[in-house]
Amino acid sequence: MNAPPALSVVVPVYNEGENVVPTLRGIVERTHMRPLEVLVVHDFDEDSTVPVVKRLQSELPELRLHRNIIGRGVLNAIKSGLGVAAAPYVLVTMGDGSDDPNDIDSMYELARSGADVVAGSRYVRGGKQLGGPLLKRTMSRTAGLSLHWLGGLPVHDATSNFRLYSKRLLDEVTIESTGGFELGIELTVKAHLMGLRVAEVPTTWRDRTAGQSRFKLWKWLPRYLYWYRRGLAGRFVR
Ligand SMILES: Nc1nc2c(ncn2[C@@H]2O[C@H](COP(=O)(O)OP(=O)(O)O)[C@@H](O)[C@H]2O)c(=O)[nH]1
Ligand SMILES: [Mg+2]
Repeated sequence: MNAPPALSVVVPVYNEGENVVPTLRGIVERTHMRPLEVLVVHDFDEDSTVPVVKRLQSELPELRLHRNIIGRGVLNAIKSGLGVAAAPYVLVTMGDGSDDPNDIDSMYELARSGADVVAGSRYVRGGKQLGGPLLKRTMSRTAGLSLHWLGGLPVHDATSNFRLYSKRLLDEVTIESTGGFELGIELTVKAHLMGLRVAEVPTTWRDRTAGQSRFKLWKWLPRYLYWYRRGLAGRFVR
């Protein structure tokens, strides 16, 4: 039997045939912890990412294709990946090249030294956000900074999903997110309210160069506000 991985990486994909090769190469080549497993999570067999990953597997044996068995959509894909991840630490990162894999090693170090959530943080010194719709960027930045300064959340970025979680945290929480990308803020707020350590590493997020974003700001906003309020209220209930 193979040794269990030190780190599992969950990469949700929706027709990322064009973007996924440099993204996956970056994850494998820029990180140093081994054994490493990279779970590429797709919703349906016809997804354009699937044949591309199959070809790449001969070169990068760390890659595993995982068909999301929970139901369509990025939240279900991430949950499905978290469910099969075998390592004590699980990183979620996007398949469209928007997260910087050079930051994964330092995120892993912080997790190894006891943080249950390590956020890739765009809104701290050294972090950046390049491209993307202005309104989405402004709201995300405002939420992150106000949760930090008013809500006492130890990180400056609440909404990025470039995040590393301990298996310990994942085993303990019941995920209540209902869709989209709200999982990052849910797990961060909950870990903080549980008294667990939440840390951050500055990172640069770049908008995709090929394909279309599937982010639905207005549809998902009420759920973001729900977690935002729980995060703010946390200051008074802890
Ligand atoms: N499995 C799966 N992945 C998705 C879905 N929607 C988006 N993704 C992936 O999630 C990541 C980020 O999605 P994107 O639409 O670019 O969101 P944005 O970066 O916030 O604009 C990419 O890797 C997408 O391929 C989906 O419905 N199912
Ligand atoms: Mg994107």
